Amino acid sequence: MKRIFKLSLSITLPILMSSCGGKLTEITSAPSTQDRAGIIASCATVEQAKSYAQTNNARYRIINAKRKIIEFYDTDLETLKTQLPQVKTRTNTVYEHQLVQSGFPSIQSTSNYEFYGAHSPQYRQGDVSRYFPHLSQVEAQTINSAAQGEGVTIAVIDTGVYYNHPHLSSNIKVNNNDPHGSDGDNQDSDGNGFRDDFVGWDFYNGDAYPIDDHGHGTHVAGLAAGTYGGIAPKAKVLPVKVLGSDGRGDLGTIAAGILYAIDMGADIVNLSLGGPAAGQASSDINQLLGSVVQADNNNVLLVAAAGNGGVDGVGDCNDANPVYPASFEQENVISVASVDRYNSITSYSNFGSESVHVAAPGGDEFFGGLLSLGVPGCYGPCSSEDQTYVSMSGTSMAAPVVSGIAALVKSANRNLTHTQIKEILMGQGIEVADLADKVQSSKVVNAKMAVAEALNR
Ligand SMILES: [Ca+2]
Ligand SMILES: [Ca+2]
Ligand SMILES: [Ca+2]
Ligand SMILES: [Ca+2]
Repeated sequence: MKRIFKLSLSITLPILMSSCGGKLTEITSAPSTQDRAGIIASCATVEQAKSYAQTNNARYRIINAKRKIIEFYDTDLETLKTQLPQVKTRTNTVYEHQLVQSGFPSIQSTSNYEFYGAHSPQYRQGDVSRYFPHLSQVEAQTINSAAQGEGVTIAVIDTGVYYNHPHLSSNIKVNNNDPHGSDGDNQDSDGNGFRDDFVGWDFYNGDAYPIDDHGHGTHVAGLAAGTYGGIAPKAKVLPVKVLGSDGRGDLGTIAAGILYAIDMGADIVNLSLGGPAAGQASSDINQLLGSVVQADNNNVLLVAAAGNGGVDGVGDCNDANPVYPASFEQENVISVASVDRYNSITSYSNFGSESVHVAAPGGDEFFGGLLSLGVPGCYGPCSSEDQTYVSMSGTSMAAPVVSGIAALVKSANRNLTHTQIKEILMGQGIEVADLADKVQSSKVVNAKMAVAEALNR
């Protein structure tokens, strides 16, 4: 069981490219698909990279100067390890592959068999509610089959999305005007500023492969729109990676991700991330606010996790201590708290009768997390074992339940505006007396009621 209670934010400095001349070995933009056989090195300084590149006739790209993450090309692992013994290395090829739209994904992993094996019988047969009790808790299984999220795009702004997952790949929003992989021409074919952005964009690493190297974003995407067990099984997911493999990122990158999602036609933006306003530069908060306002002007609903209680993991009141982006007061933001299987607020969930709008199932320590998609062979905090499905808990999980229901509502009635959808989500739910001082609506969201209301309008 994996639980992620907290995705924190930290401020990173802009990546500063040195101003001195003659840096023939430094690559200053994201490399082409053909270059993706690089080696990612962490704990390496820019100075070390420069000197290593010169000595070994290699090239390098600074991914994050502050965190000392450098990608090397035209060199090999052994030489790197010998000359820079303190660096941690991994090749950057495993996850950087094109979307496979039909059949099984071509994962370059030695344990593909395990992956497919785990996915075969147990999750394809039997009662869905046995594995996904949150679906029946919000009555998402009993909805009109005409409204399953068709034609609606949910941008998942997160650690990336494992877009080749067999229970997600057919729901990935692809940009046929700018293919990548073997069809990619390494040009920004649609002129939107992002080269070969076929399946969204990786703002964290600056490339066209927003694959998930953490596990969080894939889980979130599956909850909202997995083809099996997702709330809106026919909605599209736009992967936008803004957080690193450590689950951290900065407000400016998140703002850029939101603007990209708006440009690419997202109807709903899921933000299972956030951090306290304290300690953030006001210019960064203003930049994020600017993207929220831009979304509002473009009829885009932002669904944000209320947060998981800060350092002590005990839920805090967002009315007193705002968390961004959930606490922005714009009409198009809906902030989500987490309840357990019996509609009681979970111990970790932030709350606020003014600033938190609705509650949704998010999993907890007593009844377990919500089951959703996993990432095979994921690095970092993920398990090193291939996992097709994993359990996680948090307001990060409650938010995509709401995003999924928002997609159902929008597919039931395309004419609804983002604020009308928010009004329906807040008005059509299960009233819980104990939630009266916790969330503005006093309700747990309900898909059946919300879709019925959408069809009536
Ligand atoms: Ca493009
Ligand atoms: Ca192209
Ligand atoms: Ca990437
Ligand atoms: Ca707390």
